[in-house]
Amino acid sequence: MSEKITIIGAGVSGRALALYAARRGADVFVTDSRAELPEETRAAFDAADISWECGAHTPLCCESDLVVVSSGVPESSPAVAMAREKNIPVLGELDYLAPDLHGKLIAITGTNGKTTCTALTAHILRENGVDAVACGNIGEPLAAHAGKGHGALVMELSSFQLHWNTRLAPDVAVLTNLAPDHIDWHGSYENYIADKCRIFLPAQSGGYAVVHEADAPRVPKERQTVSLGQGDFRLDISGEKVCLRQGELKRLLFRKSALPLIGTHNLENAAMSAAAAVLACPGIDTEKPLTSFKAPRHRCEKVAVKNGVLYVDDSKGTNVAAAVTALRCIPGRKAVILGGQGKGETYEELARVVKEQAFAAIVIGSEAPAICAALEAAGYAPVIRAGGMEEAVAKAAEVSRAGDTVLLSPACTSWDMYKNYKERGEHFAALVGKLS
Ligand code: UMA
Repeated sequence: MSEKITIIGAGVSGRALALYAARRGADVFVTDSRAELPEETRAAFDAADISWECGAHTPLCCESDLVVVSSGVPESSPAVAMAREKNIPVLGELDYLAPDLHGKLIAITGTNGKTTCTALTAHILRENGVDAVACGNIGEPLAAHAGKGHGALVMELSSFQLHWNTRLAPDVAVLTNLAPDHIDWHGSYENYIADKCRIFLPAQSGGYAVVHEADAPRVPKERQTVSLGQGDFRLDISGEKVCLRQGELKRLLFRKSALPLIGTHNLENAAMSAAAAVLACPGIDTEKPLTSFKAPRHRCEKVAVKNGVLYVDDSKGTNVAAAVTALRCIPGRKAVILGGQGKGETYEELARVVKEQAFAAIVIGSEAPAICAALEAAGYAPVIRAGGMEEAVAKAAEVSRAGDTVLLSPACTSWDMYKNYKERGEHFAALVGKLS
């Protein structure tokens, strides 16, 4: 008899997990608390003979041998509790897929920069003729590539996915940086860090870790650590050339002049990506591929110049650290659009940096009262409240003059007003496009 598997969540990752489990011959049931599933998802399930429920998790989801949680589903989900009560094993997406992920495995996490690093690492490998795929949190579900014979899987992993990880042991694990994020989901910053560091597990498997010098102590000794900064094996970005150094050995990764991305944060992202690519596939060229790389969308992306004002979409700036980085790395006079749904962060640091970097702050979304309070407590003015993105863009245009930049870097998720950060970024760009 075929194994009975329940998948919790029918979003992008849950749907791919269900279809993958069905392809492997399992008897699959999907449960989602959403009121309705999209037509396309229902059709895909019906075609693969997958049964499902939505609107609530009922006891039907416990009629299985195994429960697999899709990306983003928290441990507190009622479906997880029901399964545990019945002693049904509950696995995260990574643990379920790990035995079927083939090729060189490069896993990338971190509070910010992980999407750029994932896309760039895959690009470097592909430009060298390696069949590399960028997948995971970047939007292309991992399950779509399980069981396939790629040369390399470059996986962007979220703290949500890593929370459940006990089995996935990448050849190269990259931790770009750490700053408070998703505190509401993890319960505390300490829990968030602990979950992120599950990228280094299981320790006994060896492999490399690429991390900032400050995070090197978080890597288990079984992994060989390459530190950005100091260390025996290090990534040196201090001169004009970015190099990988080990004792007397030095390998040039790229000259800084070859980098097509702006900001010191992107220099670090590029250095970590080139190191990850070279550690996974020694002998490749890292400089030439860099020059043809195009930055992923909604990350400090130039949208348009209107009346001499530059509009920049950093909708992916969904936490304070990302907004702070964007504010600091973009030069000149700036009006910043902030707000959306909070992640349990506080805004004192954001207020300090806004005061130092922006001449006006336009605030929207459910987190507006908290952000406005922090800005006002810092003695900042003007704080402009707007009812939504349309009003925010209009007000930003009104207060800006030629030579200024209007930066959308919300420091919050989009989930109170949009499906995701992409939709928010597209809306921003469309509104900018309509400005006379
Ligand atoms: N659900 C339940 N029961 C629960 C909780 C959730 O049924 O108790 C259901 C929800 O109703 C929903 C589904 O589970 O239908 C989860 O959907 P989702 O939209 O949260 O997630 P997916 O569509 O599967 O997309 C996920 C990632 N999203 C999250 O982790 C929130 C996507 O990352 C990722 O691209 C995709 O898998 C493919 O791997 C997005 C993201 O915002 C970009 N990630 C966060 C971030 O980057 O900060 C982590």
